Parts: sequence; C-alpha cells; structure tokens
Amino acid sequence: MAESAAAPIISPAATQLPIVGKSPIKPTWCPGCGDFGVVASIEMALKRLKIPSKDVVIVSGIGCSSNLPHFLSSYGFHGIHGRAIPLAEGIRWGNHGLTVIATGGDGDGFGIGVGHLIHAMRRNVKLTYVTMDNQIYGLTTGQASPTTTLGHKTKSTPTGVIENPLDPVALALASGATYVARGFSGDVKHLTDLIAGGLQHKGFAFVDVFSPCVTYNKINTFDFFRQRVYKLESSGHDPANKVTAWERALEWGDKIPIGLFYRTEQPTYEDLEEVLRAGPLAHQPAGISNLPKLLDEFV
Ligand SMILES: Cc1ncc(C[n+]2csc(CCOP(=O)(O)OP(=O)(O)O)c2C)c(N)n1
Ligand code: SF4
Ligand SMILES: [Mg+2]
Repeated sequence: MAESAAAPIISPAATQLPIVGKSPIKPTWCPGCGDFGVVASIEMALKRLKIPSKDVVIVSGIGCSSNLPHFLSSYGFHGIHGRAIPLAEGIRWGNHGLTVIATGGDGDGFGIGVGHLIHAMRRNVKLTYVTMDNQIYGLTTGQASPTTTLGHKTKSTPTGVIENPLDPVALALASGATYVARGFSGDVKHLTDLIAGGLQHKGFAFVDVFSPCVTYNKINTFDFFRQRVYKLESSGHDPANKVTAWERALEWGDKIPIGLFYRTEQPTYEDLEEVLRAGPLAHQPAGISNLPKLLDEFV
C-alpha cells in the first residue's frame, strides 16, 4: 500500500450523516486484514451510543491501521507517524465537547509514539485510543514492531527478534490509564462492547486489539488467537481490582485473556485544568482580556 501524506481529511460526505456510518472511501486494506473488524466495531459502537457525526473526530498516525479515519463519515485527521495522541489531545482541549477517538498501529503507538501515550494516560485525558495491534509493521511491508514476539523472523530481524516484546496492557496499567481493555478483531460483537464502554468512560480509555496482518505476520494469525483467547467477563474477573488486572495482563501462552482488565473513576484532565473547567475553549471568548496586568507581571 502507498504511504499517505499527512493531510486533513475533507470528505464531501463527512458529517452529512446524522450518526457516523461508512464514508464514500472504501478501505484499501488487504482482503482479510484484521482492521476491517476494528472499523466495523467503531462504527457500531458510535451507532449504539447515537453520537452525532458532527461531534466525532477520529485521529490517526501513519500505518495501514492509521488509514481508518478515511473510512467513516465523522470528522477525521490523518496525522504523522506516532503523533495521533498529541493531535487528539489538542483537539480535545480545543473543544472538549467533542468525542475524540485516536486510532493506529502497534508501531505507531508503542514505538515512535510511546512517550505521548504514557503521558496522555497519566493525565487521564478523556480520549478513546484503539490500537490495531498486528505485532508487525504492515505498511512498510513486514518489519518487527515493539510487540513482535521473541524469535519472530521478519524483514528487519532475519535471524529472529532478540528484544523482549512490550506488553501494551501492562504499560497502560502502569501509566495510570483508567479504562484498560483488549479485544480481538475476530470477535466484533465483543470488541464493539469494549469500544462502546471506552467511549462512555470518563477518562482515558485504552483498547488494544489483536488485529492480524494476514500478509506479513504468519505467526499471530486469526487461528492463533481463536485457539487461545478467552473472555475475562466469563472468568469471574473483577475489573475494579487492579492487582488481579495485573495478574491477567501477565498471562500469555496457551490462554490469552481479552476483555476489560481494569476500570476506575478519577477526575479527568479537563475536570482539573482551570481554563478548561470553564467549558470548551472553542466556546470561550477569544483574545486576552487582561493584557496590561499580564504585561506588568512579565516585564
Ligand atoms: C518519522 C517516520 N518514521 C518512519 C516512517 C515509516 N513508517 C510508516 S508506517 C510505519 C510502521 C507502521 O506500523 P504500525 O504502526 O504497526 O501500523 P500497521 O501498518 O502495522 O497497521 C513506519 C515505520 C514514517 N512514516 N515516519
Ligand atoms: S499489509 Fe497487513 S496490516 Fe496492512 S492492510 Fe495488508 S493485512 Fe492489513
Ligand atoms: Mg502494526
């Protein structure tokens, strides 16, 4: 697939639908790519919550997965590699009346963009971040990513990966995310529930998704996950318990948990920040009201 240049998305039909649906732009993903299940789940979650198209912004970085905002009829911004989160934070702070969803891949979010991600989670900015984690760089044709498993032979690791893979769920728990979930794009109904829960959550909602790259990752396939995943919701896990959330996050092998690991209510960045508390900046008067006083302080 050709790499897209950073550009705002201006689709003629964007926002014409009252509720987010498909855009006129058809996905360019390979047939069978896991990302189809993710875009369908985001669409269904938004439809379920009946959030008007005009109030939804979907932001991304660069990667196959980061093409996602083009394919839905909300507002969107296809940004640059690793910068989905700062874009999403900026949009949210400019107008925190909007529903802001950041999307992207494991390379985008856990490699080049990981610093932004950690700080957004610890700030508890109200965003929903959905990662399409295929454990490979798909767009650049199959190099190892931060979540590629040990020993995996890729174009950039011809003798096998020698670096320990990063665990996105554990990273989110350690960074203070207040909603931490993992889904599988082969189970769209369950994934829709997790994303809808994230959209309703008051704070940073992190949803990591096993979203297989059928072209460049021949190890972590749909079959690999179908044989291993089990649902936390049917295993007695209490998402209010951070200690057991940690225990579940560390499970990897014959059994791999998906579902809601952890959820807690805490004040958001927007609740605590003095200027944002007065309402969305976009609705506040522009300009500096007390310029002489400010100049006195600084000169
Ligand atoms: C600053 C910068 N470095 C590197 C690249 C090349 N690049 C584009 S996408 C990508 C990785 C994409 O992997 P991932 O985020 O996992 O997305 P996927 O294609 O797997 O969905 C890289 C390294 C870039 N576009 N910009
Ligand atoms: S290369 Fe992989 S991630 Fe990219 S569209 Fe194809 S299957 Fe999906
Ligand atoms: Mg990837």
